[in-house]
Amino acid sequence: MSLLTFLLPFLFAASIFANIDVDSNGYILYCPCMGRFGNQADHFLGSLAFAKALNRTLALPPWVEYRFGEPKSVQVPFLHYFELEPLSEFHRVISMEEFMENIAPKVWPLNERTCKGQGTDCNAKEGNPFGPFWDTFSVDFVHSEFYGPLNYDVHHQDMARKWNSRYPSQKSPVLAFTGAPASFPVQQENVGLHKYLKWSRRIVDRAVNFIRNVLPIGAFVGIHLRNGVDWTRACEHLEHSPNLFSAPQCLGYRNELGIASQEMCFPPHDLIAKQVKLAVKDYHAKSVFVSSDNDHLIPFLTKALKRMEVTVHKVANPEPHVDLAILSRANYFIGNCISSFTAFAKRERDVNGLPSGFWGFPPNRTGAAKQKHEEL
Ligand SMILES: Nc1nc2c(ncn2[C@@H]2O[C@H](COP(=O)(O)OP(=O)(O)O)[C@@H](O)[C@H]2O)c(=O)[nH]1
Ligand SMILES: *[C@@H]1O[C@H](CO)[C@@H](O)[C@H](O)[C@H]1NC(C)=O
Ligand SMILES: *[C@@H]1O[C@H](CO)[C@@H](O)[C@H](O)[C@H]1NC(C)=O
Ligand SMILES: [Mg+2]
Repeated sequence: MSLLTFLLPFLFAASIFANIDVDSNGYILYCPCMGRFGNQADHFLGSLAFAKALNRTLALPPWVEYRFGEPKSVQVPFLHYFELEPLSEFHRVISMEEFMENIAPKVWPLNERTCKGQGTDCNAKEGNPFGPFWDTFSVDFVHSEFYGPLNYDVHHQDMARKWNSRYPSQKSPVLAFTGAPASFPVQQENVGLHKYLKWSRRIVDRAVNFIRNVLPIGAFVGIHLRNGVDWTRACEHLEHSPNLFSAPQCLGYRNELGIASQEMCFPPHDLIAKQVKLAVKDYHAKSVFVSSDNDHLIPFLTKALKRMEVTVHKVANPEPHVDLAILSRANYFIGNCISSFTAFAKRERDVNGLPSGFWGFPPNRTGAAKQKHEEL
């Protein structure tokens, strides 16, 4: 009998016990119940920081997706899109699926399931995606708890200690939140945590295959065009909130670099063409990759760039995550400063030291401001 054959049963047993190791410091669960991927990713970074500060294991929640024509959200396992190991380098994490299967039976009895929310009744399962999310794991709450005046900013006011003294892990092994314990947009202090988010093999392979097989050899410029009908409506709010959504990514968290403009939110076609041309020239690009939720403007851009030796492409059946993984590999990227989808690509590029720009920003170098200057 070889040593391995002899050891195998023990190794096997050890791995089972490793799997069911309970963190005596407790767990954090939450529903990424606000917005789509970009919003949920912002919230994830904050939740990761929150869990680290409280020194509790974070259950990686599934991503909540909305499929056209389906009344209920679809929950896609976190690890379908991202790797576990890089996150573990920063802090203890476990997939929510594994938590529910192996840990919950030990630390979260059915009659002790309390949700934490912003009011006296957190209505954790009322409406979509709230109900479908917890139903995915057959979770029902028997109590509600308002956690005020505590908040999620663990970088100030000794907040983590306050959470832990109010909810010691011996008494509350699981803190389950109806929304992410994080702010939107992502708090400035947590932006850098993006470096622990690494696309899964499946997503990377699809992005790399596209770049290899569809794009011509050479540098490429990646652009994000956020132009669906929901976005038209979002941009209408700009007047009242000059730091809307992800605008701090270019304007600064205190608007120290200006206020948001309509051009930044919904850039006119001629501005897009102008900025793309400049980027193609600067980076000697052989192609332009377009990512969009709606209109990729392929015919328009192809025509606008016809004097340059450059081709314009999109993925045939675009999937948001694959689009993002391609954008992260472009030699230069131009995105929408207001969009959290752009923010994901921008953060990933920052982590890798790659340059990015935004439509209509800074205002004086491009678009209307420049035109006005030329008219004078
Ligand atoms: N495939 C693809 N989908 C996009 C793109 N831009 C937006 N979307 C979709 O529209 C959603 C926009 O919501 P969100 O991610 O919260 O970003 P935001 O609304 O732009 O801040 C994304 O999650 C995608 O589902 C894109 O460039 N490519
Ligand atoms: C955090 O939790 C881990 C695992 O439960 C524990 O080993 C470590 O001592 C804790 N750190 C602090 C600062 O309490
Ligand atoms: C941009 O232009 C505006 C108006 O033309 C001017 O007030 C502002 O100082 C300029 N900003 C920069 C950074 O040059
Ligand atoms: Mg959105």
